[in-house]
Amino acid sequence: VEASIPEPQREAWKRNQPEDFKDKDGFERAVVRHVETTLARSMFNCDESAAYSATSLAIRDRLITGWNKTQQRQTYRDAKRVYYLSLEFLMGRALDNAILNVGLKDVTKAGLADLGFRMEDIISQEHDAALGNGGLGRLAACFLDSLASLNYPAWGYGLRYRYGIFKQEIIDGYQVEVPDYWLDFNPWEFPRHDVTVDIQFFGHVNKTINDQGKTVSVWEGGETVVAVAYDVPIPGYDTPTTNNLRLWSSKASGGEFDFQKFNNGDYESSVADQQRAETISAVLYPNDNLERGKELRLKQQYFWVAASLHDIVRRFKKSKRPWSEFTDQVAIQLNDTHPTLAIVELQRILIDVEGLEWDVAWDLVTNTFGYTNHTVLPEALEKWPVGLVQHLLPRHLQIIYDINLYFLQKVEKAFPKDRDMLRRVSIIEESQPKMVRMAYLAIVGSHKVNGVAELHSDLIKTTIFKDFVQIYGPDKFTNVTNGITPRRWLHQANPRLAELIASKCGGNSFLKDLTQLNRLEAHAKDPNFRREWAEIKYANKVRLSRYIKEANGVTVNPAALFDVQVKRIHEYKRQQLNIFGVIHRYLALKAMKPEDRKKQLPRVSIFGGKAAPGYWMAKQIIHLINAVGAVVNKDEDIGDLLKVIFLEDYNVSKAEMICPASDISEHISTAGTEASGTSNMKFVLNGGLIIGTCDGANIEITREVGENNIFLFGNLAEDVEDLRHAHNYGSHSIDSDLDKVFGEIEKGTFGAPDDFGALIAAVRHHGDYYLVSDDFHSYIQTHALVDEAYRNQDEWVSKCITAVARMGFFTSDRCIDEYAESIWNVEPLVVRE
Ligand code: 4GP
Repeated sequence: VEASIPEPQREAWKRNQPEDFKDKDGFERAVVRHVETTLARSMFNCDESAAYSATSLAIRDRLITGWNKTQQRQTYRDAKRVYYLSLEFLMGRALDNAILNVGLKDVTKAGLADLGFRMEDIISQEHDAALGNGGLGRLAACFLDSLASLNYPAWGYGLRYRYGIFKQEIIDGYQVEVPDYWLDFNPWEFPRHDVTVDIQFFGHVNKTINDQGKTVSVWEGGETVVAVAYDVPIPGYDTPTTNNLRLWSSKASGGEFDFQKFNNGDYESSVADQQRAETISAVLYPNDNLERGKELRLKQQYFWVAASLHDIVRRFKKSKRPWSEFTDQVAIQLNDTHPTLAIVELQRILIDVEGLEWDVAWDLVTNTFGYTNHTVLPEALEKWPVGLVQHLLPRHLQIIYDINLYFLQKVEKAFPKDRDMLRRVSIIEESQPKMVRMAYLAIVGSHKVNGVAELHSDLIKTTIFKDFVQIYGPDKFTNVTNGITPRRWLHQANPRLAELIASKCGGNSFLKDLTQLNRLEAHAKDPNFRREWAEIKYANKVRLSRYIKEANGVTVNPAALFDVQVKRIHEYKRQQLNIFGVIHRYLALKAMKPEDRKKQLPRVSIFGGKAAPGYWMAKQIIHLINAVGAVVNKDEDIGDLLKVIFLEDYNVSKAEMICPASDISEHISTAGTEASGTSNMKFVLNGGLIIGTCDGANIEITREVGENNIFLFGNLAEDVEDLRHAHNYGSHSIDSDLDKVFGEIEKGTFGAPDDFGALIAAVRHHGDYYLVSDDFHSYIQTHALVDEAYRNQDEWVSKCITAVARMGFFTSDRCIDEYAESIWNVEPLVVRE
C-alpha cells in the first residue's frame, strides 16, 4: 500500500500501459527488440539459443501483463484462495506451453519463420525445469495448469532448487548421475528480492507471562536463514488468468556474508555460514517413492513451509478480517506428507503469535488443510526421529506432543476397550529412537484425506489408515482420481493428432472440455479417418526412430510394434518383469526355424527412466536392460524382429516425444502398489494401447475405454498378501519359462552373470516380493495377444480411436473441479475483461 502511486499521478500510468502485441508484426518487433536491447546482439550473431531467449522474453512480456491483472483481480475480489504446497513441481519446458495458452501459436510460428527460424527448433532449445522426481511432481504441474485454465484463484508454493533432478548418463550400460544446473538463463522466473521471510531454526523455548497475564511460549535463539521468493507465471489455457507459482530460495541472513567476521579476518567461516544457508535450497532429493530421513531434508521442509505460511497469513491479514474467517479465505492442500509441518506451524502462529486459544486455533487449522496420499509403500512413509525434530524445531515438537495428547484422549474415550489402538495410532511411534509419523499427523490435522485412484483410496482405508477410518468415520477419506492436462499431453506433444481430433470435434474446445472427445467414436471405423490416424502415429514413430538413431546409434524399423515402458525405475513398477519377458521373446525367436521367424511381428522394446542414486537394485535393472540390448541389437539372426533400447535421461520433454510414438505401453506394477500412475493416461490419450495389471488408474481406464481396448494381466491386489505369504512359508516354484530366462542369464549370454545375480535371487530366494514369477506366464500370454491384435491394423487403429474417444474423464481439469468442490470449497473467479 505504501508504495502505491497517489491518485493524481495515476492518469499518467494508465495512459502508458504497455501494449500487448497481437499479430505477427508485433511479435517480430518484440523479438528483434529483445535480441538487440536485452541480449545486446544483432542479426549478425543471433543463433538458435539467442532466438529462444528473445522469443521467451517476448512471450513473457505478454504473460506478465496478464499475470499482473490476475493478481490485481484476485486481490480486489478477495475470494477464497487455494494454496498447493508441493516439494516438487516437474514443469518441463515453459515456452511451448505459454505460446499455446496465450493463443499465439500461429503468430509465433509465422514470425519466427520470417526471422529465419523454425519454431520447433527454438522450442527445443529450452532446458526442462526438472524440480521433481516423477508422478507426484508432474501431477503438481498438471494441477497448476488446470487451476489457471479454470480460473481458480490459486498459488503453488515450492522450493527453488539450484539443482533439479540429476541428468542421467549411461556409461557401459550403467547409470551415472550428472548435476543438472538449470538456472543459467531462466526467463520464466522473477526474483522478488522485496519478498523475503526470516526462518528460524534450532534455539530453545521459554515460557513467559504476557500482558494479559497468560503463560505463553517463546521460541528464541538459534539461527536465521532468509527465504527469498522467486515467482513463476502459470498461464491458463484460453483465459486471461495467469496464476503464480512461488518458489523459495535460501540465503544467509545479514547479506552476503558476515562482515564482522570478514573484517576480523575470519574469511572462511564467514563464507561457510553463507554457504550453509544456501545449501537448504540447493538440491532436490532424487528419491521417488522413498524417504531417507536426512536432516537437510527436514530443514528444507520447514524452511519452505514456514515461508509459505508466512506469506499466506500475511495475505489474509491484509484483508483485515477476523481470524474466524480464515477458512473462508484459505484452503491449503498438502501434496503428500512433505509439507505436514505446515499444520504445526499454523497452530504455532495462531497460539504463540496471534494469541488464539488452542481449541479455536486447532479448529481453524484442521479446517484449512487437506492431505493427499500418493503411495502405500512402507519405505515411502515419512517418519522423523523425535530427537532431530526437538533439536531443529523445539517449539514444534512441543506442539506435536500436545496435538497427539488431545488426539489420543479422544481416541481413548471412543475406544476404551482397545488398549492397543492408542499405540497403533499415536503420532509418536514408541520405537528406538522414537519417531514422528508424518502421515498420522497429516490425517489428524486435516479435514479431508484423499488417495489418487479408486483402488488406492480404498486400500489406504483398509490398510495403512484403517484405524483412522474407525476413529473419524469414512467421510473424512475420499478419492480424487488423478488426471493430466490435455494442453501439454495432447496438443503440445502431438500437434498433428490434436489437429485431426479438432477436425472431428468442432475445433479446439475439447482442450477445455475433454469429454468432447467422445465425438470421435463415430469415426472409429471410418477407413479414411483411420488412415489419417495411422499416418500420424507412423510419423511420430519415425520421429522417435530418428532420435533413437541419433542417441543410441541403433536403427529401428518404424513399422515395428513400439513397446514402451518409461517411468522411474523401481522394483514395484517391475521393469525387471519386462526385460525378463524380452529375453523370453529373444530365446523364442532364436529357437525358431528361419522360415517361421520371418512370420513374426517385429518389435522395438523401449525403456527409459532414472533410478534413485542410492537404489542399487534399480541400477541393476538398468544394467540388465542395456546388457540385453547390446546382445540382441547386433544379433543378425534377429535383425528387425527385436530391438531393445534404453533411452538416456528420460524427462518431461522426452516424454512429449515418446508418448505419441507408442503402440503399446507397459504399466505393470504388482497389483496394489502403484497408487495411480499418470503416464498410462498420457499414452492412451496419444493413441496407444496399454498392457497393464489391475492396479491404480489402470482399473478406471479399463472402465472407461472398455475391456476390449486394453490388455490386462496378472494377479489381483486382493491376492497379493496370500501369495507373498505362500512364497515365504510354502514352497515357491518358479515359472518354468522364467526359469529358462534365468538359466540364459546365468550362462553368461548377456555378460558376466554375477552382475545380475541379485535380480534373479530376489525372485528365486528372497520371497519374490513383487510377484514376478506369479505373473510371468500371464504376462507372456498377454503379449502374444498384443502381437495378434496388432496384425489386424484396421481393428487396432479402431481400438485406439475408441480408447481416445473415451478418455475424457482423465483430464486434470476434472480433478481440480473435484478438489475444489469436495475438499477446498473454492470457486473459480469469473473473469470480466
Ligand atoms: C506417485 C505414485 O507412485 C503414482 O502412482 C501416482 O500416479 C503419482 O504419485 C501421482 O499421484 N508417487 C510418487 C511418490 O511419486 O514419490 O510417492
